[in-house]
Amino acid sequence: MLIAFRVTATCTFQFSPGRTFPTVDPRTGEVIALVAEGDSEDIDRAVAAARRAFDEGPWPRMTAYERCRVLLRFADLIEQHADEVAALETWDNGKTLTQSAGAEVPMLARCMRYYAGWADKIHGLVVPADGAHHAQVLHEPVGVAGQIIPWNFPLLMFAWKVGPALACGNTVVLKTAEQTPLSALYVASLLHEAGLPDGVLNVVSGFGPTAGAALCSHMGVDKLAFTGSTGTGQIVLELAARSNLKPVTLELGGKSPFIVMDDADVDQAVELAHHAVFFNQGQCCCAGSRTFVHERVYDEFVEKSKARAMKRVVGDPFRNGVEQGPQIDEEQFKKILRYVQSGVDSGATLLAGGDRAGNRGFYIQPTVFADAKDDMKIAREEIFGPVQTILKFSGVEEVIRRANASHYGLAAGVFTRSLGAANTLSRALRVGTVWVNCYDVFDAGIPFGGYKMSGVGREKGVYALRNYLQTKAVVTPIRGAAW
Ligand code: TXE
Repeated sequence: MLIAFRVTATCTFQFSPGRTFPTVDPRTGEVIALVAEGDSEDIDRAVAAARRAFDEGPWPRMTAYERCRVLLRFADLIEQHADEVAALETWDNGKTLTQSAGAEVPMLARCMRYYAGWADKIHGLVVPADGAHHAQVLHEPVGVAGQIIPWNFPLLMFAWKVGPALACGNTVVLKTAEQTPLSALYVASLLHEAGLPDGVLNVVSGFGPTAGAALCSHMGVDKLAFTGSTGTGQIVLELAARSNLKPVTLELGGKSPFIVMDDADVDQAVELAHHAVFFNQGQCCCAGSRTFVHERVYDEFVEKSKARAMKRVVGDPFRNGVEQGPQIDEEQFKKILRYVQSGVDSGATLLAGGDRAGNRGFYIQPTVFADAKDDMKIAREEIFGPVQTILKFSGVEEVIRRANASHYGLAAGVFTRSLGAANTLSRALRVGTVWVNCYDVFDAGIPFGGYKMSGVGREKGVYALRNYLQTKAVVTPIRGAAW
């Protein structure tokens, strides 16, 4: 069935007529819907609508409490429509319904409530300036925020970007990923229903080099936030610099180490390391995709990791009990299989998987390599798929050096019973998040972002508010005019 999906969410602009692109069900490769395709003209229209809503509209001038209430009503509506939202996400993305319904929809609502709570708590300060001056610092919304999100967590990325931007009083043009346009369109219509004024959020479905690049270069955009690959992040930064020097926050790729010390409970470590890499079909920027295991527990860990991967239930993500659905699309599917082949060619030991699963859709067998070496491609590059790469180490200093020997620095996992080892490692690792004896904990209040080529700036928590606020100093003489 083909349906022309022409929701333009809370837009006050009209898409160019006629052009659409298909969005595909990764279980089968079949088309779910035709979606209106935004290009640079549509970005112009969307930015103009956002500009008007910022310069003339009520949103930045509403009381902070009113903005808070719109976001709270939105969170309530998400919960009322949780089944549709979760099903749409699973249909378009291929992640399990258990994950969409059990984690991502609740996290979307939670994140919106978190930022709703901030809306009326953003305030400036008074500086004890030298001399007879009263110096105030005001925090004002930046203006029109351009936001570009990827396909691996469409709803969460919507929440992390739109939540803080709106709470601070900005207006937004959001470009979704071409693989997963549906859920953002649907939840944006709920935001409209919650009372968001026209033009405040403009969702544009479309491709990177056209709509995405136009948003990055636009002179009417005051700030950019991007999540995606490191290579595209570099393009985004360059386009922003060459246009109006808009500030940019980037959340990019990773090759995160997951370190298992010799005092670890091996069964628990195996389970957590498995989750760290296979969660969301391995399509996580922070996937623990370099599993470093101490030599004293290495053999047992490797055997048990192989068994765990072979037990992983792959299948239709709508079915109960399924742990792993299909990869997002054919391009990613083929890229992952090329990495698997490179692992075999470079001499790593293939213990499990290594091929497609089934003969329809984009399913890949949970794959485990052991005896990997640091210079192998599978140990250096982001695979973004269900592929675990296990490496052996013998000491703390050694593993710190090897874990840090990467252009990336997004996250790390540490599994140990020793407080000393946990403290030493968490301070020495050059990454934005260290999860000790846990992984993938994404509370809305915890900052997230990368060191090195994994990104610029932080999302979530109070830190994300700084991305969407300008700082203005207002200085007045205490006793009337100074001249
Ligand atoms: O990413 P892109 P792709 C990594 C992962 C994956 C690889 C490629 O390794 O295998 O990137 O995935 C928009 N100007 N991550 O090609 O290109 C694009 O339309 C402006 C990690 O999907 O970075 C989409 O909305 N925008 C990552 C978004 O950028 C452009 C999540 C991401 O696409 C653009 C996804 C351009 N020139 C992939 N080109 C993470 N950090 O979580 C593309 N886009």
